[in-house]
Amino acid sequence: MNKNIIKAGLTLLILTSLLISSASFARPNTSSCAAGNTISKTFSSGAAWDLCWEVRDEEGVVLSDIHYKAVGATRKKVLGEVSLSQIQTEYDDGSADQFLVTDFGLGGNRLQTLSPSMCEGGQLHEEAGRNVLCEVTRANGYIYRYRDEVRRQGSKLEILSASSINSREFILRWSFLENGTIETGVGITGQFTKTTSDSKAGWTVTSENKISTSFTDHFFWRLDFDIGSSNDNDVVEQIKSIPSTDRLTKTKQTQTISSELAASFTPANKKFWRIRDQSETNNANQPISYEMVMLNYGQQSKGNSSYPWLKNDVYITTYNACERFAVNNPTNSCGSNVSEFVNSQNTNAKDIVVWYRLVHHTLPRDEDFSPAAVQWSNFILLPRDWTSTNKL
Ligand SMILES: [Ca+2]
Ligand SMILES: [Ca+2]
Ligand SMILES: [Ca+2]
Repeated sequence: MNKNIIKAGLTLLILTSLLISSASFARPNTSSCAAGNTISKTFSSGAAWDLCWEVRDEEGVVLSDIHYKAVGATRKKVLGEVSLSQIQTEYDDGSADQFLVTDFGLGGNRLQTLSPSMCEGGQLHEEAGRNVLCEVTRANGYIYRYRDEVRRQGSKLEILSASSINSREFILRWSFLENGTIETGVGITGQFTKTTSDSKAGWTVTSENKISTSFTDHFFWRLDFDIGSSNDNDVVEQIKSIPSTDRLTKTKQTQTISSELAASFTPANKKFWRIRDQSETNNANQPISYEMVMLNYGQQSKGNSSYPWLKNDVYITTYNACERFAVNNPTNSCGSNVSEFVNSQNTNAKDIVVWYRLVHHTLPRDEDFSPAAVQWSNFILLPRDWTSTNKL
């Protein structure tokens, strides 16, 4: 056979296999960070974080390739990417919902220029010639104490940005603690300008002689966990501590989530999820994992019953590159919202993405005029068995 024909055949074979592998929904594990967009912090203890940041017109600041190095341990990957993938605002008077990330966007000109006073003691980072990101290390109080002899104060790396949409402001804040904990949140502030004539759909603001419309924000976080050295072998476990009928005892129940899932937190039986590597363990042979901790459960609610994506708190999916926005996702080759991303795909030892809906209802106060005091919606990603003992 002609050598050139064999060559052409081989090339075709390689191209075909590349196409097949790119269609297997695994996110490339070798993505590179644009020059100047890496942030890394090593604490005096030796614990360290490193990550990449970028700005997108829609999501605003997006973090990726997040690694944590515990004291005396090797650096390991926690998350491939984390973004605020939609903010849906529902007004209590029934006026039309807004989808802020896709209709307006947190990036572009809506991303605010930060002055040094918003980043005291820290470092500002530029995007397109403007300072838009603050990186700062702060004291974070006690990591632990046991009597007066055993005590330790810790630090955290904090990353902040602010976006303005329709006179409201959204502060995105990520805190990376020395002990491996990640605290993520969005703070709402700025001006509340919407008014209503229905006193039951808002709060009378004396100083402005108006009724300020109350509203609910649904924040959808997209958490592409990539635990350890391989991103396509992660396992999701649902763990409950179920009280007995008389509530004298609690029984732990662990279930591996084998296919895509839409579910809600249930504080009464302490249901939560952890994402672990299939094979990597700490020095005590326990799988390394991160668990999700909700902080604002008192604000959680389902929202408009005609919207299936507002029915659950957590959606667990396998990675699909076209699944970017939790709601109003482009539909050329993809579902339009997170409830459609959950379509029975296998999630056992896969590239996992968790979609997390966090809700905040605002009933304005006189003190919010004006501007409105920041109200935070936060959650925590907590290492579980990342190290075999407390290394701090
Ligand atoms: Ca993994
Ligand atoms: Ca799916
Ligand atoms: Ca993943």
